[in-house]
Amino acid sequence: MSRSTQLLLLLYSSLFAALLAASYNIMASISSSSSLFEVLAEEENGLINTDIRNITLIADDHAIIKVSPDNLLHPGGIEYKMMTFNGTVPGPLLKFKEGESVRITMINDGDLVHSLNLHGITGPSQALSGPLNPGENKTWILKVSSKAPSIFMYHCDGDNLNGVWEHVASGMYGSITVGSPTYDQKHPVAKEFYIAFSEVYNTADKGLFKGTNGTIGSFDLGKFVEAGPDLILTNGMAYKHIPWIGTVSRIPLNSDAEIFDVKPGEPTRWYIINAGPRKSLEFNFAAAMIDVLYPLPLLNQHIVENSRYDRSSISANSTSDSDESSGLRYLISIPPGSGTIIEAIFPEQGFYFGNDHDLASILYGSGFVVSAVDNIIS
Ligand SMILES: [Cu+2]
Repeated sequence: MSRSTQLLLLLYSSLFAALLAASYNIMASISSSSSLFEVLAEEENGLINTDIRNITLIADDHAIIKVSPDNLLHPGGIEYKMMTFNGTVPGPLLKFKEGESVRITMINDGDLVHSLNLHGITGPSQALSGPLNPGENKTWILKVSSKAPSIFMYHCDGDNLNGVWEHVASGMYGSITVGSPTYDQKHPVAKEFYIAFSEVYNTADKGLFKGTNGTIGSFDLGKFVEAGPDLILTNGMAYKHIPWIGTVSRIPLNSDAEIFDVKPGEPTRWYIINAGPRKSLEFNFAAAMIDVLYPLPLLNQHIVENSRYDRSSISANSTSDSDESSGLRYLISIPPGSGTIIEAIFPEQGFYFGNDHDLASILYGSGFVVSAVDNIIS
């Protein structure tokens, strides 16, 4: 190799190394600024106890929970062995406010290894508790730095991902929401609703119209791998919010169904997560449009600059995809492990259905009924 070729190679390799270093720096800055939370060490920030809100999550793996009512599709109803945060499915709603500090304590009160994975936070030492053996606990502090409404999922990671599928499908998940007083002041809504979708893969379930004959099952790895759930839960139970389907030929699904009451014309906000762990949620309200607040490519512009339904000012900021920048649409895809915040106005009296447009999901128990009535008797 000639001397000049060697020099040229050296130059190229130095240039490549410099470019690589620059790209790492860019990635590092994106990574550090993309977290919606800043992590604080208590002693470094002079925080006193009263400045910090305490959140305790207790993991357990003994709950037997009714996941389907007794109906034609699931005779006798279905109970299932679940894993829980604080004894409920979904786990407690973690409502964070912009600027506040929270001390999170995770306690493992179960017989298995459990853990906590907080979406929206970067850095494994802060976003992940790491595996906690039965009886162990861990505490750490976060400061919420998000400036815009947002929603994330949190969940158990099993033993550092080993078994994460089973722990999520068995109920160890919940929602993190970040509220923005600035946005709320500008865009008040009449009502807010929280919905969590998730799947159940049940060893004891023999299928539609057969059920479990009273056997309490647990996680079925084969059904999970095949992405063939037995049920899709909405806030911890299939058909929880669907009393019936059909008008001419009616199929009763849940005589104790909880439906959501709204008034025609009033703005409502919906915080939705899809815990999965396998299926995407193609969410829509039959007969109403949805306004997506989170996530949006032009999130901050959209939220700060534009009133909810005044689209006239958007054109100045629009990309070539005007639908994308306005946020108003009929259906939004919510992949497993993610969440969305939407607003909707139900224009006239009647029943509306919040559902997954993968239509098999109705048979699995997914979805919820919204009743719009002028004079709600409560
Ligand atoms: Cu777990």
